[in-house]
Amino acid sequence: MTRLSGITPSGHIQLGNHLGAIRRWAAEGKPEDLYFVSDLHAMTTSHNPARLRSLAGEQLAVLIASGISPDRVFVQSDIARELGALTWILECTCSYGEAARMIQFKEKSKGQAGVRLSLLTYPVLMAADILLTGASEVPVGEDQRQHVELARTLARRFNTTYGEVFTMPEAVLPPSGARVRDLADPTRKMSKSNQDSAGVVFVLDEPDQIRRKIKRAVTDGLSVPAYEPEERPGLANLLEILAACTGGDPAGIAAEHKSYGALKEATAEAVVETLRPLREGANALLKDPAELDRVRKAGAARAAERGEHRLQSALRLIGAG
Ligand code: AQP
Repeated sequence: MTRLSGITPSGHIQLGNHLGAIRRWAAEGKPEDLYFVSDLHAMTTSHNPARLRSLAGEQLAVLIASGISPDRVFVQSDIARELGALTWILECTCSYGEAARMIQFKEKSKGQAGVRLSLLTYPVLMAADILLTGASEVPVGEDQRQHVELARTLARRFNTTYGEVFTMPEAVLPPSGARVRDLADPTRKMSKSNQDSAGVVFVLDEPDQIRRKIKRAVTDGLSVPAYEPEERPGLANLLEILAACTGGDPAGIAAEHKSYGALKEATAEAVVETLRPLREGANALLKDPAELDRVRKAGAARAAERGEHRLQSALRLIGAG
Protein backbone atom coordinates (compact mmCIF):
# COMPACT_ATOMS: atom_id res chain seq x y z
CA MET A 1 0.00 0.00 0.00
CA THR A 2 1.56 3.27 -1.10
CA ARG A 3 -0.12 6.55 -0.30
CA LEU A 4 0.65 9.61 -2.39
CA SER A 5 -0.04 13.13 -1.13
CA GLY A 6 0.96 16.48 -2.57
CA ILE A 7 1.06 20.13 -1.76
CA THR A 8 0.82 22.79 -4.46
CA PRO A 9 3.20 25.77 -4.27
CA SER A 10 0.44 28.31 -4.90
CA GLY A 11 1.68 30.27 -1.87
CA HIS A 12 3.64 29.92 1.35
CA ILE A 13 2.65 26.94 3.50
CA GLN A 14 0.15 28.10 6.10
CA LEU A 15 -0.92 26.88 9.52
CA GLY A 16 -3.95 25.00 8.10
CA ASN A 17 -1.74 22.99 5.72
CA HIS A 18 0.40 22.02 8.71
CA LEU A 19 -2.32 21.22 11.27
CA GLY A 20 -4.70 19.65 8.73
CA ALA A 21 -2.25 17.63 6.66
CA ILE A 22 1.52 17.91 6.91
CA ARG A 23 2.02 17.08 10.57
CA ARG A 24 -0.14 14.00 10.05
CA TRP A 25 1.97 12.98 7.06
CA ALA A 26 5.06 13.25 9.29
CA ALA A 27 3.49 11.37 12.19
CA GLU A 28 1.52 8.66 10.43
CA GLY A 29 3.14 8.13 7.06
CA LYS A 30 4.42 4.64 6.39
CA PRO A 31 7.91 4.07 4.94
CA GLU A 32 6.52 3.40 1.46
CA ASP A 33 4.34 6.54 1.33
CA LEU A 34 5.33 9.44 -0.90
CA TYR A 35 4.92 13.20 -0.58
CA PHE A 36 5.57 15.70 -3.31
CA VAL A 37 5.58 19.39 -4.08
CA SER A 38 3.24 19.61 -7.07
CA ASP A 39 4.77 22.63 -8.78
CA LEU A 40 3.60 21.60 -12.27
CA HIS A 41 0.04 21.89 -10.99
CA ALA A 42 0.65 25.53 -10.04
CA MET A 43 0.99 26.56 -13.70
CA THR A 44 -2.55 26.01 -14.92
CA THR A 45 -3.44 29.65 -14.29
CA SER A 46 -1.33 32.79 -14.56
CA HIS A 47 1.85 32.37 -12.51
CA ASN A 48 5.21 33.98 -11.83
CA PRO A 49 8.11 31.62 -12.71
CA ALA A 50 10.64 33.01 -10.18
CA ARG A 51 8.10 32.94 -7.37
CA LEU A 52 7.02 29.41 -8.27
CA ARG A 53 10.62 28.17 -8.22
CA SER A 54 11.28 29.80 -4.88
CA LEU A 55 8.03 28.47 -3.35
CA ALA A 56 8.76 24.92 -4.52
CA GLY A 57 12.17 24.94 -2.77
CA GLU A 58 10.67 26.49 0.33
CA GLN A 59 7.87 23.91 0.49
CA LEU A 60 10.34 21.06 0.12
CA ALA A 61 12.33 22.51 3.04
CA VAL A 62 9.17 22.81 5.17
CA LEU A 63 8.10 19.22 4.44
CA ILE A 64 11.50 17.93 5.53
CA ALA A 65 11.61 20.24 8.58
CA SER A 66 8.17 18.92 9.57
CA GLY A 67 9.71 15.51 10.08
CA ILE A 68 8.84 13.70 6.84
CA SER A 69 11.79 11.54 5.88
CA PRO A 70 13.73 13.12 2.97
CA ASP A 71 13.62 9.63 1.41
CA ARG A 72 9.92 10.04 0.79
CA VAL A 73 9.78 13.57 -0.61
CA PHE A 74 10.30 14.91 -4.12
CA VAL A 75 9.51 17.90 -6.30
CA GLN A 76 7.19 17.03 -9.19
CA SER A 77 9.02 18.99 -11.90
CA ASP A 78 12.24 17.11 -11.09
CA ILE A 79 10.64 14.10 -12.78
CA ALA A 80 8.98 16.18 -15.53
CA ARG A 81 10.42 13.99 -18.30
CA GLU A 82 8.88 10.81 -16.92
CA LEU A 83 5.62 12.53 -16.01
CA GLY A 84 5.43 14.34 -19.36
CA ALA A 85 5.84 11.08 -21.28
CA LEU A 86 3.27 9.27 -19.18
CA THR A 87 0.84 12.20 -19.38
CA TRP A 88 0.98 11.95 -23.17
CA ILE A 89 0.30 8.20 -23.07
CA LEU A 90 -2.63 8.80 -20.73
CA GLU A 91 -3.97 11.65 -22.87
CA CYS A 92 -4.00 9.13 -25.72
CA THR A 93 -6.07 6.90 -23.42
CA CYS A 94 -8.51 9.63 -22.36
CA SER A 95 -11.36 11.13 -24.38
CA TYR A 96 -11.86 14.86 -24.69
CA GLY A 97 -15.34 14.44 -23.18
CA GLU A 98 -13.92 12.77 -20.08
CA ALA A 99 -11.56 15.67 -19.46
CA ALA A 100 -14.16 18.34 -20.21
CA ARG A 101 -16.60 16.75 -17.73
CA MET A 102 -14.32 17.50 -14.77
CA ILE A 103 -16.19 19.77 -12.38
CA GLN A 104 -12.99 21.62 -11.40
CA PHE A 105 -12.39 22.51 -15.04
CA LYS A 106 -15.95 23.74 -15.51
CA GLU A 107 -15.81 25.83 -12.35
CA LYS A 108 -12.35 27.29 -12.84
CA SER A 109 -12.76 28.04 -16.56
CA LYS A 110 -16.23 29.60 -16.31
CA GLY A 111 -16.24 33.18 -17.58
CA GLN A 112 -12.43 33.24 -17.91
CA ALA A 113 -10.66 34.52 -21.01
CA GLY A 114 -7.53 32.77 -22.27
CA VAL A 115 -8.05 29.59 -20.25
CA ARG A 116 -4.88 27.49 -20.42
CA LEU A 117 -5.21 24.09 -22.06
CA SER A 118 -3.48 22.70 -18.96
CA LEU A 119 -6.53 23.59 -16.88
CA LEU A 120 -8.37 20.99 -18.97
CA THR A 121 -5.58 18.43 -18.95
CA TYR A 122 -4.12 18.70 -15.45
CA PRO A 123 -6.28 15.82 -14.16
CA VAL A 124 -4.41 13.66 -16.69
CA LEU A 125 -1.10 14.89 -15.23
CA MET A 126 -2.52 14.04 -11.83
CA ALA A 127 -3.33 10.55 -13.13
CA ALA A 128 0.31 10.33 -14.27
CA ASP A 129 1.53 11.38 -10.80
CA ILE A 130 -0.51 8.58 -9.28
CA LEU A 131 0.11 5.85 -11.86
CA LEU A 132 3.83 6.51 -12.35
CA THR A 133 4.54 6.14 -8.64
CA GLY A 134 2.26 3.11 -8.36
CA ALA A 135 0.23 4.71 -5.56
CA SER A 136 -2.62 2.53 -4.37
CA GLU A 137 -4.20 5.11 -2.07
CA VAL A 138 -4.66 8.81 -2.70
CA PRO A 139 -6.03 10.83 0.20
CA VAL A 140 -8.13 13.60 -1.36
CA GLY A 141 -10.97 15.92 -0.42
CA GLU A 142 -14.31 15.86 -2.19
CA ASP A 143 -13.12 18.34 -4.87
CA GLN A 144 -10.40 15.98 -6.11
CA ARG A 145 -12.29 12.67 -5.95
CA GLN A 146 -13.45 12.94 -9.55
CA HIS A 147 -9.80 13.24 -10.65
CA VAL A 148 -8.81 10.05 -8.84
CA GLU A 149 -11.84 8.39 -10.49
CA LEU A 150 -10.41 9.51 -13.86
CA ALA A 151 -7.02 8.02 -12.93
CA ARG A 152 -8.79 4.73 -12.16
CA THR A 153 -10.66 4.83 -15.48
CA LEU A 154 -7.45 5.46 -17.42
CA ALA A 155 -5.51 2.77 -15.55
CA ARG A 156 -8.26 0.21 -16.17
CA ARG A 157 -8.59 1.17 -19.84
CA PHE A 158 -4.85 1.02 -20.46
CA ASN A 159 -4.46 -2.28 -18.61
CA THR A 160 -7.29 -3.96 -20.52
CA THR A 161 -6.47 -2.44 -23.94
CA TYR A 162 -2.68 -2.74 -24.03
CA GLY A 163 -1.55 -4.87 -21.11
CA GLU A 164 -1.35 -4.87 -17.34
CA VAL A 165 0.98 -2.09 -16.15
CA PHE A 166 -0.76 0.15 -13.66
CA THR A 167 -1.82 -0.38 -10.05
CA MET A 168 -5.46 0.58 -9.54
CA PRO A 169 -5.46 3.60 -7.24
CA GLU A 170 -8.18 4.37 -4.79
CA ALA A 171 -9.33 7.73 -3.39
CA VAL A 172 -9.35 7.55 0.38
CA LEU A 173 -10.77 10.11 2.73
CA PRO A 174 -8.00 11.95 4.50
CA PRO A 175 -8.24 11.42 8.27
CA SER A 176 -10.40 14.21 9.65
CA GLY A 177 -7.97 16.83 10.87
CA ALA A 178 -8.23 20.36 12.08
CA ARG A 179 -9.98 22.63 9.58
CA VAL A 180 -8.38 25.98 10.14
CA ARG A 181 -10.32 29.10 9.14
CA ASP A 182 -9.02 32.49 8.07
CA LEU A 183 -8.37 34.70 11.10
CA ALA A 184 -9.72 37.83 9.39
CA ASP A 185 -12.73 36.10 7.83
CA PRO A 186 -13.69 32.93 9.73
CA THR A 187 -16.39 32.11 7.16
CA ARG A 188 -13.67 30.84 4.81
CA LYS A 189 -10.81 28.41 5.24
CA MET A 190 -7.26 29.58 5.71
CA SER A 191 -5.57 29.35 2.29
CA LYS A 192 -2.00 29.82 1.14
CA SER A 193 -3.07 31.62 -2.06
CA ASN A 194 -5.20 34.19 -0.26
CA GLN A 195 -4.11 37.62 -1.51
CA ASP A 196 -4.91 39.26 1.82
CA SER A 197 -2.49 37.65 4.26
CA ALA A 198 -3.74 39.39 7.45
CA GLY A 199 -5.84 36.36 8.37
CA VAL A 200 -3.31 33.73 7.28
CA VAL A 201 -0.53 32.47 9.56
CA PHE A 202 2.32 31.18 7.43
CA VAL A 203 4.56 28.54 8.99
CA LEU A 204 7.64 30.65 8.26
CA ASP A 205 6.18 33.82 9.81
CA GLU A 206 8.33 35.30 12.58
CA PRO A 207 6.91 34.86 16.13
CA ASP A 208 5.96 38.54 16.37
CA GLN A 209 4.07 38.41 13.08
CA ILE A 210 2.17 35.38 14.35
CA ARG A 211 1.33 37.16 17.62
CA ARG A 212 0.12 40.23 15.73
CA LYS A 213 -2.10 38.24 13.38
CA ILE A 214 -3.68 36.25 16.20
CA LYS A 215 -4.18 39.35 18.35
CA ARG A 216 -6.12 40.94 15.47
CA ALA A 217 -8.18 37.81 14.75
CA VAL A 218 -11.84 38.63 14.20
CA THR A 219 -14.04 37.34 17.03
CA ASP A 220 -17.35 38.86 18.22
CA GLY A 221 -18.67 41.45 20.65
CA LEU A 222 -18.84 39.07 23.61
CA SER A 223 -16.15 38.76 26.23
CA VAL A 224 -16.30 35.37 27.99
CA PRO A 225 -14.93 32.48 25.89
CA ALA A 226 -17.28 29.60 25.04
CA TYR A 227 -17.06 27.03 22.22
CA GLU A 228 -19.98 27.77 19.88
CA PRO A 229 -18.80 27.12 16.30
CA GLU A 230 -22.06 28.23 14.64
CA GLU A 231 -22.67 31.40 16.60
CA ARG A 232 -19.04 32.42 17.29
CA PRO A 233 -16.95 31.02 14.41
CA GLY A 234 -13.96 33.34 14.92
CA LEU A 235 -13.60 32.40 18.57
CA ALA A 236 -14.25 28.72 17.79
CA ASN A 237 -11.44 28.86 15.23
CA LEU A 238 -8.99 30.12 17.86
CA LEU A 239 -10.12 27.43 20.30
CA GLU A 240 -9.72 24.73 17.64
CA ILE A 241 -6.25 26.01 16.72
CA LEU A 242 -5.19 26.03 20.37
CA ALA A 243 -6.67 22.55 20.86
CA ALA A 244 -4.86 21.26 17.76
CA CYS A 245 -1.56 22.70 19.03
CA THR A 246 -1.85 21.53 22.64
CA GLY A 247 -3.97 18.40 22.35
CA GLY A 248 -6.91 19.59 24.45
CA ASP A 249 -10.55 19.88 23.44
CA PRO A 250 -11.95 23.27 22.37
CA ALA A 251 -14.85 23.39 24.88
CA GLY A 252 -12.57 22.48 27.81
CA ILE A 253 -10.01 25.08 26.70
CA ALA A 254 -12.74 27.76 26.50
CA ALA A 255 -13.67 27.06 30.11
CA GLU A 256 -10.04 27.51 31.19
CA HIS A 257 -9.83 31.08 29.83
CA LYS A 258 -11.55 34.05 31.40
CA SER A 259 -11.09 36.60 28.61
CA TYR A 260 -10.63 36.79 24.86
CA GLY A 261 -7.30 38.54 25.44
CA ALA A 262 -5.94 35.68 27.54
CA LEU A 263 -7.18 33.14 25.02
CA LYS A 264 -5.55 34.97 22.11
CA GLU A 265 -2.28 35.19 24.00
CA ALA A 266 -2.33 31.47 24.81
CA THR A 267 -3.19 30.63 21.19
CA ALA A 268 -0.41 32.82 19.84
CA GLU A 269 2.18 31.24 22.13
CA ALA A 270 0.99 27.71 21.29
CA VAL A 271 1.18 28.43 17.55
CA VAL A 272 4.63 30.04 17.88
CA GLU A 273 5.93 26.98 19.74
CA THR A 274 4.24 24.49 17.37
CA LEU A 275 5.77 26.18 14.35
CA ARG A 276 9.18 26.93 15.89
CA PRO A 277 10.89 23.66 14.87
CA LEU A 278 9.48 23.94 11.35
CA ARG A 279 10.61 27.51 10.93
CA GLU A 280 14.06 26.87 12.35
CA GLY A 281 14.55 23.61 10.45
CA ALA A 282 13.29 25.01 7.14
CA ASN A 283 15.32 28.22 7.46
CA ALA A 284 18.47 26.20 8.24
CA LEU A 285 17.90 24.12 5.09
CA LEU A 286 17.16 27.18 2.98
CA LYS A 287 20.44 28.71 4.14
CA ASP A 288 22.24 25.58 2.97
CA PRO A 289 21.27 25.35 -0.71
CA ALA A 290 23.87 22.65 -1.37
CA GLU A 291 22.25 20.32 1.20
CA LEU A 292 18.73 21.13 0.00
CA ASP A 293 19.83 20.45 -3.56
CA ARG A 294 21.41 17.14 -2.54
CA VAL A 295 18.21 16.01 -0.80
CA ARG A 296 16.15 17.21 -3.73
CA LYS A 297 18.22 15.36 -6.33
CA ALA A 298 18.16 12.16 -4.27
CA GLY A 299 14.36 12.39 -3.93
CA ALA A 300 13.97 12.97 -7.66
CA ALA A 301 16.24 10.05 -8.52
CA ARG A 302 14.26 7.71 -6.24
CA ALA A 303 10.89 8.88 -7.63
CA ALA A 304 12.09 8.56 -11.24
CA GLU A 305 13.57 5.12 -10.62
CA ARG A 306 10.38 4.00 -8.95
CA GLY A 307 8.32 4.84 -12.05
CA GLU A 308 10.84 3.94 -14.73
CA HIS A 309 9.73 0.34 -15.31
CA ARG A 310 6.06 1.34 -15.51
CA LEU A 311 6.83 4.09 -18.01
CA GLN A 312 9.00 1.79 -20.15
CA SER A 313 6.34 -0.97 -20.11
CA ALA A 314 3.59 1.52 -20.97
CA LEU A 315 5.62 2.95 -23.88
CA ARG A 316 6.39 -0.52 -25.22
CA LEU A 317 2.80 -1.76 -24.90
CA ILE A 318 1.28 1.31 -26.57
CA GLY A 319 3.60 0.82 -29.53
CA ALA A 320 6.28 3.44 -28.93
CA GLY A 321 10.05 2.96 -28.89
N1 AQP B 1 -7.30 25.69 6.24
C1 AQP B 1 -6.96 24.41 6.22
N2 AQP B 1 -7.21 23.62 7.30
C2 AQP B 1 -6.85 22.32 7.29
N3 AQP B 1 -6.23 21.70 6.26
C3 AQP B 1 -5.96 22.44 5.17
N4 AQP B 1 -5.35 22.16 3.99
C4 AQP B 1 -5.33 23.27 3.23
N5 AQP B 1 -5.89 24.30 3.88
C5 AQP B 1 -6.30 23.82 5.10
C6 AQP B 1 -4.79 20.85 3.62
O1 AQP B 1 -3.46 21.06 3.17
C7 AQP B 1 -3.12 20.04 2.21
C8 AQP B 1 -2.35 20.59 1.05
O2 AQP B 1 -3.12 21.57 0.40
P1 AQP B 1 -3.06 21.76 -1.20
O3 AQP B 1 -1.78 22.37 -1.56
O4 AQP B 1 -3.41 20.49 -1.87
O5 AQP B 1 -4.17 22.80 -1.54
P2 AQP B 1 -5.38 23.32 -0.76
O6 AQP B 1 -6.10 22.29 -0.01
O7 AQP B 1 -6.21 24.07 -1.75
O8 AQP B 1 -4.64 24.32 0.27
P3 AQP B 1 -4.70 25.88 0.30
O9 AQP B 1 -3.73 26.34 1.33
O10 AQP B 1 -6.11 26.37 0.44
O11 AQP B 1 -4.12 26.29 -1.11
P4 AQP B 1 -4.80 27.16 -2.26
O12 AQP B 1 -4.88 28.55 -1.70
O13 AQP B 1 -3.85 27.07 -3.40
O14 AQP B 1 -6.13 26.59 -2.58
C9 AQP B 1 -4.42 19.37 1.84
O15 AQP B 1 -4.45 18.08 2.42
C10 AQP B 1 -5.49 20.25 2.43
O16 AQP B 1 -6.64 19.53 2.83
